Amino acid sequence: MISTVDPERLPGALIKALQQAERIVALSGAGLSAESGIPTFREAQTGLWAKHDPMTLASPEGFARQPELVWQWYQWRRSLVAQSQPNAGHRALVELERRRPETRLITQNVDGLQQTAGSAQVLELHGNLKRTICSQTGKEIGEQWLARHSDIQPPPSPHHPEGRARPDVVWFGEALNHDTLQQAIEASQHCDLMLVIGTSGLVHPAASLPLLGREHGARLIEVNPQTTALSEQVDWHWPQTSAVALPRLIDAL
Ligand code: BV8
Repeated sequence: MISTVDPERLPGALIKALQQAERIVALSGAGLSAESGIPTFREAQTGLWAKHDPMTLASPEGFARQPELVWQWYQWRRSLVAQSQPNAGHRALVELERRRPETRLITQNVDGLQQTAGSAQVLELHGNLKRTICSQTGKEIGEQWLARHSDIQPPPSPHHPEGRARPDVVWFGEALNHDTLQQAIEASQHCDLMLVIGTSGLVHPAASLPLLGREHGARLIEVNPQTTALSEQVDWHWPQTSAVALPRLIDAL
């Protein structure tokens, strides 16, 4: 039974759980950046990319098969991020960290907007498309090198003769960074409240973190205009957008 709350009037029990929480985890997905103008994965891709499945493009097989297309897809997404600003939802999470220093921010997003908003410590489960690495060694490739070799798409790598430049993101079928995932698991096991923000809860292992929190006694508040694969697991589903909901949660602290 999904307990959807009245978007205009939060239940007292939710506010009490929020006010009593000391160790809050905020797990965010692409929905948090939607109000910054960045399309989520499942939304129809705009224009040029409407005919490509992001699941194929965001995979090692996709990159091996069509390196130029995948590189250009990320160049397009990088340009979207470069034109975007953090929204009130990102800023509310920065304020949450200020008021509750034990707060841990875990994101599936690769746009870096939470750091741009002012958060110093964000667990980026799926990496960050602003960083570029060598496809063979994983070593970072600097912007000057990329600018000097932008005539070739993707540019070659300075670190390995067969290496190519690729975004520093976790593709489908690739393992997450072990330390980052461990820290996210630890934080989820020890929190007393988890905010589950703007995620369809379809991508693993990120989608298993809310259940992990619940198993260790955390209360869960989901902020999402839609119900999701996680809605049955949460204590409260708040059918509201994150840019509207998160500032209200901070006001209620
Ligand atoms: C791995 C980087 C193993 C790339 C991304 C267990 C069960 C089932 C499947 C698996 C499993 N374990 C592994 C798998 C396979 C796979 C997987 O999960 N497949 C699913 C899809 C079936 N997982 C993996 O491959 C992972 N790797 O497990 O490796 C391994 C171990 C050892 C050795 C080798 C391998 C890697 C997964 C990482 C994939 N990379 N991103 C890139 O971005 O290009 S995931 C990508 O999709 C994004 O990061 C994003 O977060 C995620 C979900 O996409 P979206 O749908 O856009 O976003 P989201 O789901 O967050 O949905 C948007 C939500 O926002 C919606 O609910 C909407 O209602 C809401 N919303 C909209 N507007 C707003 C809003 N909410 C609030 N406010 C609004 N305004």
